[in-house]
Amino acid sequence: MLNLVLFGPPGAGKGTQAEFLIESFGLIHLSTGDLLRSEIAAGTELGLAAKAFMDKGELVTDEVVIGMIKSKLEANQEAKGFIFDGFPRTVDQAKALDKLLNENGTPVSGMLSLEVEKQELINRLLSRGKISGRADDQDQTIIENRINVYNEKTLPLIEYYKSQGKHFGINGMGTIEDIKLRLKEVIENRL
Ligand code: B4P
Repeated sequence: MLNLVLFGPPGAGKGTQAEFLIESFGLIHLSTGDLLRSEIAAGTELGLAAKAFMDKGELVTDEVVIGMIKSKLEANQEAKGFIFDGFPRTVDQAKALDKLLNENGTPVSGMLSLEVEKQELINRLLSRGKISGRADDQDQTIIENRINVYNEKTLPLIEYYKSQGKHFGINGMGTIEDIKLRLKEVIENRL
């Protein structure tokens, strides 16, 4: 079973590259950002609570996102593997994921960490904001807050996976095609 954690700051290309990985490796895509946005679109209580955090560029509570991932794992027990996109984002989320996967004897295969310069992240998100209408992509102050939250709460996960020998840094600058090839090389030859 191939369980990939696709990691990187906001705008690093996680959602973009996940699309290609799903097709190439037949994995189930679990994006906590997409799951939360569909809860918001459906107007659920969970969505309403999440929106207040997301619009400010803050993280939604661990309890909510871990619960969402747990039910998706339970609903897809026959999967060949998963791509975790935007999850985990805190050490507590990473520990919860390890627990859930280890219970099934199918641990994380590797963390693919997309590395992108800060100004490029801001440019990508602002340009997506013009098209998508996503509130959190339209305001530079919110984008900078997302990057600060990433540096403070999410970046420590690199050490968490390094200590398990599962961290793979990938240059996330360049064309989408170039980055696809770099990811493919790591998955096929190093995992
Ligand atoms: P996410 O939906 O995960 O959004 P993101 O970090 O902005 O990354 P995304 O995957 O969408 O963008 P990508 O880099 O592919 O999170 C949104 C919010 O949800 C969070 O702020 C938080 O509030 C909440 N949340 C989600 N998961 C959570 C969790 N686990 N715990 C707590 N809260 C959680 O792409 C960005 C843009 O760049 C796109 O327009 C793309 O076209 C472009 N792009 C990609 N690659 C490019 C390249 N190589 N060159 C040029 N442009 C590129």
